[in-house]
Amino acid sequence: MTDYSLTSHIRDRLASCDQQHLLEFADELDGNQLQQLIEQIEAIDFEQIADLFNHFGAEQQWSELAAQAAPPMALRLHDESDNRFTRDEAIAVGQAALAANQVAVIIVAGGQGSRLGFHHPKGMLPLGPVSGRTLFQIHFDKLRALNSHYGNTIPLYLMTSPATHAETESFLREHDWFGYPADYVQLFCQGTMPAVDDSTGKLLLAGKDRLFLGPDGHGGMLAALQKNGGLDELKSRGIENVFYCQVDNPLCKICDAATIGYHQLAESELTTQAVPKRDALQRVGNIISIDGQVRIIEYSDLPDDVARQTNDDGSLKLWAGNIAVHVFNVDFLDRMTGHANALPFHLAHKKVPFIDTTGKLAEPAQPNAVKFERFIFDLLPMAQHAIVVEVDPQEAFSPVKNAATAQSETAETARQSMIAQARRLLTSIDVEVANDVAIEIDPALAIDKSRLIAATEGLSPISKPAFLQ
Ligand code: UD2
Repeated sequence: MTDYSLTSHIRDRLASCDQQHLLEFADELDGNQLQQLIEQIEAIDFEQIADLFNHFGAEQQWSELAAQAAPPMALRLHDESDNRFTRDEAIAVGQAALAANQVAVIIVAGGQGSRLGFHHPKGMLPLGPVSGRTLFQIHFDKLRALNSHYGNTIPLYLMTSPATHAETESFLREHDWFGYPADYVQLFCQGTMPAVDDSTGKLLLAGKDRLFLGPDGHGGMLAALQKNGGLDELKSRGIENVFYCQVDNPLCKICDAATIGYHQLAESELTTQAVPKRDALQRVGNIISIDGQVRIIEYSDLPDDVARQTNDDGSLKLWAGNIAVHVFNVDFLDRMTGHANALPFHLAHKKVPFIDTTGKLAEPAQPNAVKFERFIFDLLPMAQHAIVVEVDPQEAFSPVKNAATAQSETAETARQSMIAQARRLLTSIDVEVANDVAIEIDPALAIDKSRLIAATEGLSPISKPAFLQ
């Protein structure tokens, strides 16, 4: 029996914010369906959505902000003359923190990977150039290599979204967490936000009985980590810093000791890795400094003319590209949970399928909706002593973003980057590899050169595809 009194309460509430269309098909729903819809509606802050929508299209203050943008102070990779700390110092401090089990890892994997055209959570994408290991396994294997190298177990917090959670969990369980101690892997699900019609601001229905709800951006990590008890657990485990990266980047040097060390030496609350941008319009965030404060302006928000500014030698003025690899101080994250709503929502104009007034699913060919996402890097302005650490893109960044037909950031470009990295490592120990041969190296070997040398005795030149374990 449907509780119609509740529905009339909801009807009044919806009418007051001109969203009554959401109950258009209520009479066709059974009790459970209606209850699900009502619960979703009750969780929506309609005033917040209306306020956000009213700012849609208003010229963001990005151009004002961008006009003040200066390149960030950074711990540079090839010219350390201005660096406050030597790389060796940083590595030693980072290794000590890892050996003392003071570092945990967060991998964000809640995105829906719509550009990739892979209809599963992106971490399930087979990618290993020879092994076919999935992105998830590549990350887990790196973590297990770190554990055996430092003699302890790094706690892993893997963020999912409602779109990826169930499939991710069952996939990882089926693979027994790729040999990782299950009680050191914590899956946590981020929050969601509705989408609204780009001309009316009306919420979109994904079905007659449910709203469209999409992940609320990786900035949702903060509230989700707190909500699921992850922050308390980090503190109870004596974790001081969290190494954060994205599931889509197989080259990420998880728990890079230098980055962690610089972070601790600078007493930074939020450290960000940077790569020199390939070109002015590369699709990465721009790490900048405004009045000495580190910030990131997303590629889609930085005016082209500002992105194209160059120094006298022709190099890009705003050279630092964000590869979404950060180190967060746990106490800082804890302090920021009181401001979890301080992270602004970014509005994106996207194509979102929706149930039209006739009850049919409409698949728009053009962007029709406004989505709302929070970005974790918006914590930067609130972080004390935030620093930027330059890394080599060849060794740290080759994300899988696009379908195979694209020119860049595809599974194939990521595989080629992995092969090139393996080839450089083998060349460094005088092992020759014939041209165009696919090579992959188990992270347990890559982390320990003496073991790699032993494993490659008599192998040179390697002339056929090999996965060195
Ligand atoms: C992100 C960064 C960009 C650059 C680039 C590097 C932002 C806004 N932009 O661009 O500056 O660093 O990555 O590859 O961060 N995710 C979630 N939940 C969400 C949304 C995303 O977990 O609600 C995860 C997603 O699974 C992926 C990562 O965050 O691992 C990046 O998401 P994206 O692909 O939407 O961001 P992108 O590539 O536009």
